Amino acid sequence: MDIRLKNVCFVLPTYNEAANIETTISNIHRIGNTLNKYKIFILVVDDNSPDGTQKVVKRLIKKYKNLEMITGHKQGLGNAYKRGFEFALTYLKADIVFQMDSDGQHDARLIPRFLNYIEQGFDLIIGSRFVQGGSTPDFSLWRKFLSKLGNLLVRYVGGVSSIKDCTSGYRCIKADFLKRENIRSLSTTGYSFQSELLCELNAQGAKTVEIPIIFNQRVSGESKLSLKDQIEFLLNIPRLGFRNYQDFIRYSLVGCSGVFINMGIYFLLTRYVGLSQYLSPIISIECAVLSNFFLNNFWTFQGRNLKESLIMKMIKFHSIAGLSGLTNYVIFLSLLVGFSTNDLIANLIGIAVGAVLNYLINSNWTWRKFDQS
Ligand SMILES: Nc1nc2c(ncn2[C@@H]2O[C@H](COP(=O)(O)OP(=O)(O)OP(=O)(O)O)[C@@H](O)[C@H]2O)c(=O)[nH]1
Ligand SMILES: [Mg+2]
Repeated sequence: MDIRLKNVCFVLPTYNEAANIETTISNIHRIGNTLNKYKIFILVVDDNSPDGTQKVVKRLIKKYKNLEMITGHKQGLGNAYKRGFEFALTYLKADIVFQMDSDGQHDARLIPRFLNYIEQGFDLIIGSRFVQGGSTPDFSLWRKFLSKLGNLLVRYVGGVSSIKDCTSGYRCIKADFLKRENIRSLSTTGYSFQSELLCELNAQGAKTVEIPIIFNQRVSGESKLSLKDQIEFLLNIPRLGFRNYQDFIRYSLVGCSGVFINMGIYFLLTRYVGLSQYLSPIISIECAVLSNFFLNNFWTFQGRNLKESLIMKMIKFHSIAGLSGLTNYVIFLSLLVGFSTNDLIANLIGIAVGAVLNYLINSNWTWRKFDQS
């Protein structure tokens, strides 16, 4: 039986949080004392704050044995988190890592709830402002709008549509995920690190749940969200989408290979084997569907939805192929008959809609990335 206490590390990035950091640390410490299955560490990552944050933390280090601090030049929130994660994994041997703001906006009383979900087998727990029960009571209308818009973009372009709060800074992550190369090499440096990290964790199959949080105003001091951060956030959106875009390119290449296989087998069967023109397409189509299936399973979407059997995925793939074929045909007929569209153009539009539908259903169902709770 594993009786070792699990190491939980709270990574607290600070930039000019001298007035808030003491309360934040003591709140975590107070709750930490009530958790007997865990060994709690608190790690402050300060970017040489000019307001004397480090002085406050140095004083607290004498009081709290589990408090550490690393420092560096200001290189943005993302960079601070990357350095913090690295330290937590390497020196504190963290099993579980919390991301939390240092300005009192994240309620430490929720920590046991986060850990409860870890015990239930979740890999990523997000403190969410946008699920039922969550809120941002003090946000101005403009900030609400920006926050919602940012989330909408990340959700739908980044392929994490089932997650409501993609930019939250209050999260609990199973450390195994942070050890993976893809996570360690994330390239965003500012606030957009949060959304990039989320998309990558999702791509890595992290089992995720959101719990509601009330995100009040920071206790003291000013927001560090700069215009540069906002620009980086926007520029990062297409990059988040590109991850899926690469899947789509692979999927399209596989689709093209299927055309060649279909044609080649049809040619062989009719010209060399002597099968009829009516029977041959049935065999050649099935060969192409099977070849597409295996290429997608082992190349396009490799590593996804491993829990489901190959046979089950194959059945899904076939039924979706049927649905897309039907969609193609219905669109073709509607355009041809209803709008007198040229037959080749009508078919091309039908093929395009069918292909996108086929991709979307397969990538979100047959080879879905992870199961939402
Ligand atoms: N080390 C480090 N910490 C940062 C940096 N930028 C922001 N932070 C910290 O990251 C956390 C989140 O930043 P905030 O300014 O609170 O962002 P916010 O919560 O969206 O904005 P407010 O609602 O106004 O607080 C805070 O603890 C900041 O001190 C940075 O460049 N380096
Ligand atoms: Mg804040």
